[in-house]
Amino acid sequence: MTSASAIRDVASVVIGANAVLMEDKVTYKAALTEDAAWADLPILGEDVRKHSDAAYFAARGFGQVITMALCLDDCPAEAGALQVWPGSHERPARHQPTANQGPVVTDEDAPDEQAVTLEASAGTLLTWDAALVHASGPNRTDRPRRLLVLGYTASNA
Ligand SMILES: O=C(O)CCC(=O)C(=O)O
Repeated sequence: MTSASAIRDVASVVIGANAVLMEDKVTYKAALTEDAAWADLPILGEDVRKHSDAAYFAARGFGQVITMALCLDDCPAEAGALQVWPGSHERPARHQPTANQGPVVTDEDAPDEQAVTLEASAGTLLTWDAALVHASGPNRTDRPRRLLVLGYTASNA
């Protein structure tokens, strides 16, 4: 079992300073098993469009943020594995507004053919700079795909 302190220790090594937790959440992709009226809502889709979290965190006053994501389930491509655009954290990524899914990074700044899909088994710890462009598709399996997502930043202490 991966303990919270072990994950924080890894984050400290990646950041190069004492890491403190500044965000925690579980993203849960699970196939719907019944028809529901609210399933027609445009924001219900499980796919996460191309984006970077850095601007959002910067607006909340954080500097560099490292995301550590623990796969709680097996995460093959068809279950909506994380997709990343290597090196994209080192250059500005333009976001464009969308009607229902908030700002997304343009295809020009993150071409589909440059995406790398991070298929992983349960227990895998993924980590990326919050400025990295990332996305994930819908879960097309009949099993849940849960990801514990933790954000760490350098302690001011
Ligand atoms: O759960 C996922 O597939 C993506 C999570 C994500 O994009 C995020 O936490 O910023």
